[in-house]
Amino acid sequence: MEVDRLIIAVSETYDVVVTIPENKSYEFLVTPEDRTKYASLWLGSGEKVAATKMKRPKYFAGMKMMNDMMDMKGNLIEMEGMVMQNQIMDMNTVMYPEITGEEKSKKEIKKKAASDTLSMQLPNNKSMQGMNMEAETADIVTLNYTMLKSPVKTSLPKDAPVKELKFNLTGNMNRYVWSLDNKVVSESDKILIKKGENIRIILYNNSMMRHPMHLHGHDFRLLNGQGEYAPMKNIIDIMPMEKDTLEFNANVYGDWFFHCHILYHMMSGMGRVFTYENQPDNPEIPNPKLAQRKLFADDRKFHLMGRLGIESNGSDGEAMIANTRWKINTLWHLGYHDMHGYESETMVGRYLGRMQWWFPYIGFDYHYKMEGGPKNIFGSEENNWFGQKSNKNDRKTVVAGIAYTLPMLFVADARIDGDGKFRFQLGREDIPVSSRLRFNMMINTDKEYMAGFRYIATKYISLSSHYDSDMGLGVGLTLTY
Ligand SMILES: [Cu+2]
Repeated sequence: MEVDRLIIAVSETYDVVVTIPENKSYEFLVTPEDRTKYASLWLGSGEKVAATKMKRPKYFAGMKMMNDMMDMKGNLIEMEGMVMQNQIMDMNTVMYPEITGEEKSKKEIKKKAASDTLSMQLPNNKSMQGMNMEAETADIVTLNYTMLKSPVKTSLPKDAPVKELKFNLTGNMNRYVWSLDNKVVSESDKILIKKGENIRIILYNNSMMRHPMHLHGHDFRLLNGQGEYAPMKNIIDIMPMEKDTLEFNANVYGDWFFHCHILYHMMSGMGRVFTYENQPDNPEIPNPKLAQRKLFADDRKFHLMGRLGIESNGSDGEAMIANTRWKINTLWHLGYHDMHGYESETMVGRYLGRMQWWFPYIGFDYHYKMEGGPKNIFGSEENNWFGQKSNKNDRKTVVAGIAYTLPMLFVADARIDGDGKFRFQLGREDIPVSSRLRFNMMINTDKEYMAGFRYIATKYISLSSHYDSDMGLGVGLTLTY
């Protein structure tokens, strides 16, 4: 294929032949997909011909389009006039300035995305951003999978039995958990196949990210509309909301990993192991049980996150360790100066469901508030909003509750404590106001409220300010890990 550029997924390989005219030196430019950095190689000698530098992608426009097209379960919402089977939903269509132009109204972009989707129902639904680019900018040809064609026939053995498998690529962007059919590697069994079978895998990307899915041990045919000349690959970079079909003949004994090749997706559990029925022992794996335990250890790992605010009115912070399903969380407020009080809440809970919106938990609360402090804008704090006598000023109690993530990532949290007091809380963290400015807010039925801003100075350090119904106004630093 003759192209001007190609997008290469993580671990994908291409052979590229570059032809340079005489007495010219051309720039061969490489950028990451976000185009924040680049590297270039000058090929040939003579008059220099620079590559066109690429504008930053309109990342938020792309994300917003995806958001608009998904319901709360992460499934595609059928839009009017759209035939959704074998659809290709491509957020790259709205992301790249060279496709959409500099300043198009959101409405126009959405309309365009919808019409592209309609026009792109190919026999085997393979399309990449290149399709759109070709249509829009005739001078730049970008490689897409439909262009790939094997020079020889790649058909599988005709009379072999067919085993068809379907996988949904699933995950949670907010918690950064990745899985297949909402199961990580350690939660699923090996997939048993028989030698001689033709294995057909249908992948549906039900997430908002691309996943370069990689199969070990075999090359597969990518059904891209080229019939008997379907290209052989071992990576398929699957776009958000896209469906792909691949097939291979099971002809090599072994336990073969099939996984997303973005390594932190793989480590979090996005994969499966294929194994053969009645296969001989593998001398390279003397202890299969141990090997499996090591593989499973990856996605069972816990990670640590923390935030510490040091402001003029006090200190507040939060620490948590979490893995795919579980989270242990502790947060504290500590007022100094005129000592308005201190409190800590600690809980352990488990995220439920594919989208992990539900989080039931149990924990322990410790609140102590001294007289004084700022005046509550909602009046007396003696009773909470349910008319129950408030115990928020002096409370040592167990709690049980459930948190639910609402649209726009607001978290609703209802709980009851050991004194029979009910509390409902609504909050949201990290609302992006600009690329570096974040807004946080919280209000609950104990008449506690908080609102604050955080300006991200470096990866770990922010300048912050917040107002808190117990501690008043503070200004200072927030450290995040
Ligand atoms: Cu992935």
